[in-house]
Amino acid sequence: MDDLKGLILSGGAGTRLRPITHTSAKQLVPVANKPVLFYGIEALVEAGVTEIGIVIAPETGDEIREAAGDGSAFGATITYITQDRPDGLAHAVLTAEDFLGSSPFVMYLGDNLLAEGITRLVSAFRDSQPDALILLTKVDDPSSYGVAELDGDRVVRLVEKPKDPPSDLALVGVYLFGPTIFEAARALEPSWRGELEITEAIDRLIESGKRVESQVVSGWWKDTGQLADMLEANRLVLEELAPRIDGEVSDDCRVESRVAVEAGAVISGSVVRGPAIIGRDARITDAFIGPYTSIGDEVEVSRSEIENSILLTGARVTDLGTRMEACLLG
Ligand code: TTP
Repeated sequence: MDDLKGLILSGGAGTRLRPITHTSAKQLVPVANKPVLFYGIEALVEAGVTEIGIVIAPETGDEIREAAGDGSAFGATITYITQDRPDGLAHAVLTAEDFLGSSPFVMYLGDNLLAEGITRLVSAFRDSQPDALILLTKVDDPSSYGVAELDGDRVVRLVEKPKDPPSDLALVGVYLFGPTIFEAARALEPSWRGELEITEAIDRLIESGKRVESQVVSGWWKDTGQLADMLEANRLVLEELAPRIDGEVSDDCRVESRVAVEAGAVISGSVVRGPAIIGRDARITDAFIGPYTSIGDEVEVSRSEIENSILLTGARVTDLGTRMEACLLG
């Protein structure tokens, strides 16, 4: 088998995270102070996939290029592919056809987070060499997802947001494809929402007798496209944070449970109750930082109470009258 390439989709309109995404790509919003996109790059590299293409949109592409660079920081080689309009996941695949060539590839949605990584999935694909391998997770409300109907672990049908779901297994944002996906994607017409849908391309593979297999994820999976999911992803990652104090914490502070304080951060007169992370050169003065909070680099918080929130690089919060809760602050 040709060596696997990686394709991370980081274009899109990102309408659901506005207003923060008017200025910044949603794939760069940090979870535990690391951009969501980086978790995807790291998962690919960990699975041995180091030749990576990133699909970007004209509006936010430069920021993504600047953040991820040429990939050397991750042990990868990154090629950027501009998709002029967010015309769907299958359209993004077609846009990347020159980069992908005849290689099989992992497609990873740039705003998705997967606790267990993708190593097991990639080795299953290498072993059985199907036309597509999709990843599934059990959900409580299958009618709001793309859902798979299975025969063993073979997929017989995919249905988008079914009224009468054939199973409770929803599609997760990681897919493996062989080169037959291009032909299937080229044959598509835009859906009701005007996009070339990857689920329809996979259905075409099945209809033309190709082999589409599936695996069920064992750990958690999060699509961080909306605020509540972003905060939940932040909580899940902070749960596993390694506590350490590289910054300065003065004697008049209480730092409890899982807390990471980065170099250059200065905390005084405050209580920090983890899980929480305090970024580089942040200033926390006479404040309360509660559980599940990620304070970005160079953030200033004084005389305020914050919990279950994400504060982006350079944010300032002073003399807040009430406790700030469940916020994403730029
Ligand atoms: P989605 O969340 O499905 O779409 P979106 O980014 O347009 O978001 P919204 O619904 O909030 O407007 O996209 C999943 C990932 O795929 C995300 O990282 C963006 C990326 N994407 C592309 O790269 N190209 C596309 O044409 C689309 C639709 C998404």
